[in-house]
Amino acid sequence: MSLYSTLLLIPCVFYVSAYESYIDLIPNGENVKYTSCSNLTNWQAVGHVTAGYTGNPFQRNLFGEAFAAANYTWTADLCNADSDMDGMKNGDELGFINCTLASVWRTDPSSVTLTTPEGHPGICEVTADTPAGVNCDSVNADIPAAQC
Ligand SMILES: [Ca+2]
Repeated sequence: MSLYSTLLLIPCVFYVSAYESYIDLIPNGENVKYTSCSNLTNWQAVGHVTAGYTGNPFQRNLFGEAFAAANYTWTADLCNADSDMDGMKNGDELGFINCTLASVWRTDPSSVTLTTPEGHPGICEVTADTPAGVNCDSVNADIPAAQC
């Protein structure tokens, strides 16, 4: 491997490592799916507009913006928020039902029982609970359709 190739690879390694560390800071971060993508396994970059490491990997989705604003910390407020405005709070989407346990989870994740994530906290998914005034197509304008 040439020096030039090595220098090109370093930012990629750093980038992947950053994703992996953020995944650990989000309950069920490794298990998030986008329910409209039947062919997608997991949305690894939970706070970003792309599922993995393609497209514009640095662009955050609405949950990513809220997570950054919370100093990359899972808090009761972030858990109770509905970042993507689809009518389901972030905690429910991530399988973290009792938001009052957010600080407990941060210090001892194994002490809090998580359920299967019900949705994606950064992608507006139309459900029976979606407020009538919310247009998910508009909310998701930055999410590339090519993800599915
Ligand atoms: Ca959602």
